[in-house]
Amino acid sequence: MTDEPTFLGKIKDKLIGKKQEWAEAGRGLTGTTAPHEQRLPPGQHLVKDWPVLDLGIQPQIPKTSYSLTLDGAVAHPITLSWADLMALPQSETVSDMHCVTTWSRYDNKWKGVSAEAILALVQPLETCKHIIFHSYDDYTTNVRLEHFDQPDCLLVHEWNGAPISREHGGPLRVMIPKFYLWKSAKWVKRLEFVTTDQPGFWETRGYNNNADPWAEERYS
Ligand SMILES: Nc1nc2c(c(=O)[nH]1)N[C@H]1C(S)=C(S)[C@@H](COP(=O)(O)O)O[C@H]1N2
Ligand SMILES: [Mo]
Repeated sequence: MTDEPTFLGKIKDKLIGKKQEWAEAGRGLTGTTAPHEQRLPPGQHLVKDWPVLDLGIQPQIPKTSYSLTLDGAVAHPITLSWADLMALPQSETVSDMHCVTTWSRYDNKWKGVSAEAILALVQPLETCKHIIFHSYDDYTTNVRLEHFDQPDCLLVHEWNGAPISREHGGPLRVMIPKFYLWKSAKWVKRLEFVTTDQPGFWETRGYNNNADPWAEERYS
């Protein structure tokens, strides 16, 4: 077998340590909440560019070898090729992004497959309450099923009219705009539908399990 360093061996330990320190110190917290009608959540500032944040591994997945598995507590588990994904109905939305590191970016135009289309395809069982997103860099994150089952949630492959770049999670990433951006997995390879919650990479390192920016759910 190869001596491939493990995922945890390759990621930027320093960067992760810094973010965990922030979580422990409650960095960025204003101690306030805001109604959803307020567009900019508390403690956030606007940016015009789109910062890149990840664990330092940006996997390159050609569309020809890309696959997305949808499995777990669903009536119809399935693995989709890139062509399968493109054959599904395509949706377009415009939404804001909010990162826990305090930047927000308005009016991002997305194109991809809606959560509605994905859920119609697999049909989650009555007992399914959460989705665990697994990525090609071994990143994981968890959301409540009802938080993904929203008109603004998509698996996206275009941003502002162009394919999503590799650094931002192309060819396919998750977009769950009403939660901090760590919930939106880049390079997504599997949606695991589960009955019991399973905190993901950052959720087990001091980040909030729910992650609502208007309630400033930054850390746990
Ligand atoms: N696969 C994967 N998805 C990920 C991450 C990651 O490290 N790997 N980082 C998360 C975090 S912490 C943030 S803030 C956003 C950043 O997305 P961006 O680089 O496109 O701004 O991606 C999220 N999705
Ligand atoms: Mo992040």
